[in-house]
Amino acid sequence: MFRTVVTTPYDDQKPGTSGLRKKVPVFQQENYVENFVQSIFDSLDGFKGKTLVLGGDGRFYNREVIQVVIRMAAANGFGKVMVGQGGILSTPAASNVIRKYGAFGGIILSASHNPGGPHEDFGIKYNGENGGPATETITDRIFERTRTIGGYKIADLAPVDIDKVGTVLMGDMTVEVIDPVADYAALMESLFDFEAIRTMFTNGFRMRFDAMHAVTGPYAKEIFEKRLGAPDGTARNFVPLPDFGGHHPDPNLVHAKHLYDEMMGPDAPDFGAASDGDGDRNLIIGKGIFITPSDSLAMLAANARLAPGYRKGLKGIARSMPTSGAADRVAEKLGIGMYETPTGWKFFGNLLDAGKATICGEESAGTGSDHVREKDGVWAVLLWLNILAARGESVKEIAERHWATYGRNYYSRHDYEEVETDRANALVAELRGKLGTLPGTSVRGLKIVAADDFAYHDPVDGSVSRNQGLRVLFDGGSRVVFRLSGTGTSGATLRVYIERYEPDKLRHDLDTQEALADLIAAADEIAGIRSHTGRNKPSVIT
Ligand code: VG1
Ligand code: CO
Repeated sequence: MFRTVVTTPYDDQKPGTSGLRKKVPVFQQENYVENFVQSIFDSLDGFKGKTLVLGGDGRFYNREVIQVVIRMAAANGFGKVMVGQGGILSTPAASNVIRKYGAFGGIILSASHNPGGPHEDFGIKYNGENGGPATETITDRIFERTRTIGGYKIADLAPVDIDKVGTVLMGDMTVEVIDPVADYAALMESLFDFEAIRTMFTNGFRMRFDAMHAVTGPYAKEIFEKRLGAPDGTARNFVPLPDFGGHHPDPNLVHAKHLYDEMMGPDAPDFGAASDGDGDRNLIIGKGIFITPSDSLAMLAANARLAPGYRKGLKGIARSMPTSGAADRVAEKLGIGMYETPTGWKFFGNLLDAGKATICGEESAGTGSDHVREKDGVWAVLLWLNILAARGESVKEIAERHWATYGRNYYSRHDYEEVETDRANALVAELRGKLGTLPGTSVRGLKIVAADDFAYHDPVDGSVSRNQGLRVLFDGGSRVVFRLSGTGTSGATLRVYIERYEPDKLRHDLDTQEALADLIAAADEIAGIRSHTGRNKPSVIT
């Protein structure tokens, strides 16, 4: 019943910021999926008889790959696979299932916010027993294995009916099809004051949640509408579609512009939010005010104690290096630790496991806590709702008071997408080469005080991750950061992160791009963005 199939390696299976992401036709090549999945299994020890959690964001090719992974798990000796009904599990829900049931690990099928469909993106990633993305040590091992693999094990078994909740036997292995929402919803009820939020909705509070035809639809319906009593229609675009309705399931001001426009309009509800393909990102917009993800992290951290799950306070805060320093000021005031990690959630796992941090966040619309080991979109929305219910103030009031207390970090990210890889690499190489000469010089009247290539020393396991982004710091705390994306599937994406700290209360209502204009111009002058990329403006500004 089990066979070993002879195969030859592919040379492009290097996991990026969050797993292996490629176009669907790449994954459809002969043995491409099988090679990668076997390489994951070959890089792990001691899973015989143990449980593997499996689910995805429902995008095109999800169902096919689910069946392949089940048959390979059986042949490789797993004792059980727990799979979300219909092949669905949001990334944070999968993390929760791994932790709750003490699974060995999990495989999550997603390309997150990237578009889906026969010619769009697909992805596979492995999460360990803590529920978090595999560390770099493991992903390096997986990549090494993909380069030498000569065969994979698979069981010749009929496809499992993944649409029916229940347990079936597959040879020696059990497959349990689980409700993808139930465990997650129960976890959320344990963290937040559902009663207070329900009362707020009863009293007329209005919210829009845009699931962008991605995985959070069923979670939003159950949690916001059913359990919290928000009116029918609060969740929009809530049916997960294999191609996300042809859109980018990316909750930012470009791809969720309709939501932004509604929130800025005369009939705006009190609160607007959206999540991404796999449910780990969040967009937060109050009536008449957009909250940047960096600010959201700071505001959530400052107010977390208002939610029952965080009553005891936070142990520490962690943020990725390019994320603004707004949360640092909160950590300072609370007298707790602040950790700065490279981009990607996998770097937070050790800090959360070691109890050094409770809340983590990234500028890319990711926020989460130690309740799971992934960022969590619906969680962030619920924490905001809990804070709004407890304070009885609007998002705008909360934001303005926050800035008045801590100062405001104006912040924006400029993305240059699908740049020719050689040109993007040349920009980075040239800038890296001159970093040492920058301190002491001035650009556009801005004095550079430091410049470096960010390296992270993990305080828990001692590992070192180098080349994690080029930073240029200016007098007064402003900075620009340059790095190349590790999640794209065609060409290179240059990300430029721009930040300015403004302590003066009277200057807290400026337009962000205007407040950053001189830094934006300086970034171009320092890195030669226009000349290297041949573009005169970014593709996406968030
Ligand atoms: C991007 C974001 C990063 C995030 C990663 C995965 O990575 O910048 O902050 O952790 O996506 O998020 P990169 O390498 O393209 O900058 V998700 O929601 O795509 O799993
Ligand atoms: Co995502």
